[in-house]
Amino acid sequence: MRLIIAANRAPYHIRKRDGQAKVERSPGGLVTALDPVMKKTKGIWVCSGTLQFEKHGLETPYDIEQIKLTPKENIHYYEGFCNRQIWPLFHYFLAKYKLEERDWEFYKQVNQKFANQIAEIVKKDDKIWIQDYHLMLVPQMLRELGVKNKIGFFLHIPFPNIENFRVIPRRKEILEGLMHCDVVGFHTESYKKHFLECVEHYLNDANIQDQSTIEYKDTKVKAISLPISIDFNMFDKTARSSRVIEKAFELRNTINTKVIGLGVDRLDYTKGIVEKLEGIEFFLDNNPEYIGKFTFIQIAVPTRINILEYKKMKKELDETVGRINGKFARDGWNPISYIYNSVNLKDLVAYYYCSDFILISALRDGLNLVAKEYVASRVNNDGMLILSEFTGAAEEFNTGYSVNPYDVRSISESIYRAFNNNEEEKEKVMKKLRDQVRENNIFKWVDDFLGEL
Ligand code: ADQ
Repeated sequence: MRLIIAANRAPYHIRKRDGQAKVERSPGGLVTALDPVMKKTKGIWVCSGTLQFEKHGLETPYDIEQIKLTPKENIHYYEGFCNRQIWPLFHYFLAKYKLEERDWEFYKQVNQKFANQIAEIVKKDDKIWIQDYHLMLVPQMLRELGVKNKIGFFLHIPFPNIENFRVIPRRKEILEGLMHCDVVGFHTESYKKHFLECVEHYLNDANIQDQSTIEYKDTKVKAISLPISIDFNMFDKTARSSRVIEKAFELRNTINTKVIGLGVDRLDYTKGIVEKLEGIEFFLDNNPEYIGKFTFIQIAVPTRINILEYKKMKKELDETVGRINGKFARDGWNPISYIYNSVNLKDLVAYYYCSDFILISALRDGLNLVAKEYVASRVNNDGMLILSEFTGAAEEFNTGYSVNPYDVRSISESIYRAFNNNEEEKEKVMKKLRDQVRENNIFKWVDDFLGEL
């Protein structure tokens, strides 16, 4: 069996260092997870992009077929339909949803390009696995091109309830696009349930059996819930390396407060970063005895920087950090240490390792891999995962420390508990979480999905 993956982003990129170009694996769980099976089966990864591996004399471990997008496709397919329509709507941000009719034509056009490319390269025993909301029409388009292979699809973001889904004028076309898969996967039972409810409501000919299998016209689709995970051993091993431990101690010495809290997020309005900082402000306002004893490190990686909504968010975040630090700063101490950058794996794990708790305050999140990375990095079974109720991960974990990020009081109480909870209790919770992530790791996720397919 050979695997064909279709995803918006490439699994490898070119990195220039000291004037020399090198192939480097792109960060993220999905690529890490699929890498072994792609290498083993000599798979093909179809994605958008124009990276010139050959021109630089570089080889990738398996074939990457890139689809070149025109500037208009970038604007209307990627920035428009994907990130100004689907992304806000599927994350329940109705007010940020911007319907631009032209976007849909470009979404169809780019999905068709992907389908044509796959149809051209596919061989009889290949399995096709399509990733995420950028490519929801590809399954149907492949069938129309006569492709008979097994097709799987995984949605990495939430699938919204019917009240939100109904807002998209093209809701029926999207569902129909997915009806041509053999397996459609979601992170949680709730997302799967929402999907089945929408199918039942909008597709008259659909017949749902056992709350999982959909018969639609002459197709049969199985919907499954299977939360994605991380390479547990890689994070665990990295956290045990002397370089990381040294760096973590160095960080603690430099910061020099009793407690360190951490936030690690892509800079996205769905992640609730401003809400988190306002919760910290409320905590310090109401617990002044902790002023000077606590530092919160917020690491935010820039994304989608060409989209206005993201530019506005960056400005709001900068202002919030400045305002809160200005309010509480004293004797060289600031409550918030803000890093607006991508950090490498070892540094990231050192931050995970050195902090007493992580605060994940997403207002809505498909799953949230940071939660699992933090857990895998806590090799001494210490630390605390404070997790928003609105993440997919919250459906999987019982951390005992859940938080409602819309409520400053809830955030503040969770920080208070990080200072005051019993160490034994924390250890018990972390140990259980670590066992869970160790067992349900990313390699099992890939095996389970391909097993279903
Ligand atoms: P994301 O929205 O990107 O993923 P998440 O799952 O948290 O969210 O993954 C973020 C990744 O970026 C993590 O691997 C994290 O380590 C990394 N990262 C964040 N900040 C970083 C920084 N400053 N420097 C370096 N790395 C950083 C989407 C969905 C999620 C879903 C995943 C996987 O939105 O809900 O969990 O896909 O399906």
